[in-house]
This record gives sequence, C-alpha cells and structure tokens, in this order.
Amino acid sequence: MEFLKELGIADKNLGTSTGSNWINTTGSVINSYSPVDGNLIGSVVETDKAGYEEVIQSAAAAFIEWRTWPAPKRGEIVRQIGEALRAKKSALGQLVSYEMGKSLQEGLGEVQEMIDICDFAVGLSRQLYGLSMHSERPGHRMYEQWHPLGIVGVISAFNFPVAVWAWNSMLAWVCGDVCIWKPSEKVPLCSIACQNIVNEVFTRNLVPEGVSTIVNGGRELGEWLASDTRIPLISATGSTRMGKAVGAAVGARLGKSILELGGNNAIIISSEADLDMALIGAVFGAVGTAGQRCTSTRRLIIHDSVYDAFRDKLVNAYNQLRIGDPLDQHNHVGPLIDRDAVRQYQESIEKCKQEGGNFIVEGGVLEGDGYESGCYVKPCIAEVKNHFAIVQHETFAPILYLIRYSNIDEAISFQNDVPQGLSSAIMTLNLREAEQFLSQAGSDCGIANVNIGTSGAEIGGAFGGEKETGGGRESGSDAWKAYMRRQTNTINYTHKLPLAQGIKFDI
Ligand code: UN1
Repeated sequence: MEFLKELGIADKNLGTSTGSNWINTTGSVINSYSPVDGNLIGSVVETDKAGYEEVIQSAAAAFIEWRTWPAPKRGEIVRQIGEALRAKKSALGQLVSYEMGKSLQEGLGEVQEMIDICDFAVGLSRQLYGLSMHSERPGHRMYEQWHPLGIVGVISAFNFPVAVWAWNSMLAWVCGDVCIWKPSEKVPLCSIACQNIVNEVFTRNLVPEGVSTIVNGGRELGEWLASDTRIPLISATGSTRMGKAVGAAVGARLGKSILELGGNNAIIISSEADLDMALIGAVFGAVGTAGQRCTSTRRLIIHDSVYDAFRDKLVNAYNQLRIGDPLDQHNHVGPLIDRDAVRQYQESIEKCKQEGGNFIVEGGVLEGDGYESGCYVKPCIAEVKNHFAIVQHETFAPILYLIRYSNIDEAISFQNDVPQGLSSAIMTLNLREAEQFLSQAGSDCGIANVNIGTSGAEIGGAFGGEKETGGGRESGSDAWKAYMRRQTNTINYTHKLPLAQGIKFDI
C-alpha cells in the first residue's frame, strides 16, 4: 500500500515521540487491524511510564522557548503544516479510510478539516486580541492580555483520528502552547503519520523539540495525563463515560478541560420541510461514517402530516445504500470500527425491540465476500418513542429512530429531552418555526441548524455541546481562549496611589 510508505508507516512503529525522535519503550504492542478487510496494517509500541516522563520533560522544555516566539511566527509554522497536509491529502485520507473505515470521501473531508483549521489558525495568530478597559482611577490604564498556557494534553477518539487532533493542536500552537497527543488505541497509525508530517515542517524551521509529542496507549495512559499537574489543559473527545472520568480527574486537581462527548442528535422534519432536501440531510447524517460521528443523526422527529411520505422516502433511500469497502467510491457506507462496536449495535437493536421499537428497515451483520472483517452492518430504522431508554442512549452505529409529533412545541421538547446536547436541526421553510427553534426557548444544543443536517460542521464555528456533551468548545469563533491564560493588567502612571472603590488608607 503506497500511502503507508508515503506517510512513513512501517510494519512495526515506535509509538512514543518526544519531538523529532521516536523513542523505544518497554510497553506492550498495539496491533492496528483494518476494519475494512480485517488485515493487520501495522503495530505501535505503547508508551511506558519512563517514556511518558521523557515526553513530559521534552514538552515542558519546548514550552519555555516556544512561548517566546511571536504568535505570527508560530502562525507561519502552522501555515506550512497546512501546505504539507495539502501535499499529503490523498495519502492521509486513504490511511484514515483504511484504518478507521470511513468512506474515502469522508477521509479526504477529514484531512480538509485539518487544512481548514490550519488556515483559520494562521489568521488567528495575528488576532489573539484582549480588551482594554477604562480605569475608575485617574492616570491608570487597564487592559487584558492572553498568554500561552503550557502543555495541552489532547485525547482523541477513533472516529476522527486526525481532524480532532488538528483542531486542538493548530490552535494550541499559535497560542504558544505545546501538545501531547494520545490518540485512540484503535487508530494509532494515524498519529504516526501526522507526527511525521509535522516533524518535517518543525525540523526545517528549527522549532524546538517537544512542541508536538505523541504517546500511545489505553486507559491507564489517559489517567496519567488527566491527573498530571504539569498539564494545565486536557482536551478530550470521546464517550460520555470517558469524559466523566477525565473531567473528574482534571477537576480534582483544578486543571482545565475541554470535553467533547456524546451526542444524540435529532432533525425535526416539519410539515413545511422541503422533503427532498431533508432526505439527503437525514440519510447522510445517519449513515455517514457508519453512524460513528458524535454529530450523527440518531433521531428524526417528523410531523404527522408528512410522516408517512417521509418514511417511504427514507425506506426507499436505505434500499439503495451500497455497503462495502469504503475505499471503493461506489459504496456509501463502510464498516464499524471493530467487532465490539458490532456487538453494541446488535445489543441496541435487541433492546429497542424489547422496548417496543418497530423496525421498518431491519439491521443485521453482513457476511460473505468482501465482509470478512465481520465489521459491516446494515443501517437500520426503527419507529420508537422518545422516552425509550435505548433512544436516550448514544449508540455509535447507524441506527436511526423515528418519532412522530403534532405541534412544534412538542417537537422541540422531544429534541431537548435527552441527556446529550451536541447538534440539532430543523427542516422547515416556515420562518416562525425556524426562529422558535433557534430562540432561547428552542434547541438546547451547542449546534442548531436550519435546513442542513446535524453533522458536517465547518471549522469556523465553535464546536461542542451542552449537558452530557461536556460543555467544551473547539475550533472556530473564540474557542482559542481556552488554550490561553488571561491576565488583567492595571498600570498607574501618576505620582499617587489612589485605591479602587474610593477606599482611604493613609499612613
Ligand atoms: C466528531 O464526530 O467527533 O461536524 C466530530 C462534524 C465534523 C466533526 C465531527 N465536522 O460532523
């Protein structure tokens, strides 16, 4: 496979990088099997405690120098990373598709997200603005400035094996921070590829060793990062269960965290929706990445008057879906990440049936030619009630739930009545409905869209959600502020020392 060579991935890889060096550790080996064909792609050696310490030392030393580089100069480095990613887009897109299983189009789209955040971060490097204030005291000036924070620990999930790291790292780097990345142990080779790309740019530009570092491993490694007081900020993407553990460990030491956790995203399909458009949004949202995006559409809340017509359109569309090798661009849907995910998909279908769900498109695991990995499943659709326990739960698989509604207030309460609060959408041409959905009494999610689906957010907006989604924001808007520390400065240029609040204090 040409793309592996192009990205510098060998059969056996060291999984710990202190910067430009990959270091040998005594950790056990993580094998990366492709869900596409079940083949072993390569392996990485896990980071052990000694390797972890080396990485921390390297990152800490790099920070001392990197924080003094002017932000636009750091931006120039990120600009070059964007260029390097453009050159490697095809190879990296293929690796993402092969190691994770998403369609090649989506693999390439993911690399495009990395390029987009590089461009965003370059501009940002000249816009790390603070405010200036008017002091209440004469002859005083007040302003705030944003300083680099230190080491940022990035814990990412398998479903976006490269983009989530880029959203965090590119912002962190222009902000003057250094990063330690722990990728998901299900997709370790993607981290090797990204580090190789970054290393070339860093070495050429004499960027201090340790600005970008990698550790590979599982839960225990995550715990080391979360409880390490030398890491002021942990940005973690993954399940709500993982986020609660990370959030608690970081909180216990009063560190900062950005948590990007589960979603249970719904599209409301109103009586006044453009149904053809709604269909594309709903189907891509539900089956894209085989339902393994945190923004995947899990629920459709459909108005009574269009319910039957829309259900028929959906069933018809699902019958046309081609499931198979995601690198073959004729296929719409690739495999789930592993057999464990397949088991969870099967269990969710079972639970849904037990609660009274009515499957109008049946699920099932595919077998036979081309499906040898055992990870290919049929996207399915069930008619349910919103309160079913399984509907309240995020299953990372292409299971779509249909719920009926009869008025917009009811639809909005169904939308909000789940523990998660990431992404939401309404399909309607009715301005009143759309505005109600976007109002303070509307969707309670971090993302609320009109006439587009729940997935596929652009990097320019702040990305994240409320409730069990964790509250963190990444990517665009002013998400960068979480990666810096704010300092308020008051300067007195008079000969007197007046106290604030008019307090008199004479000696
Ligand atoms: C995720 O699934 O963790 O909005 C991120 C989207 C993508 C990012 C998803 N831009 O679907």
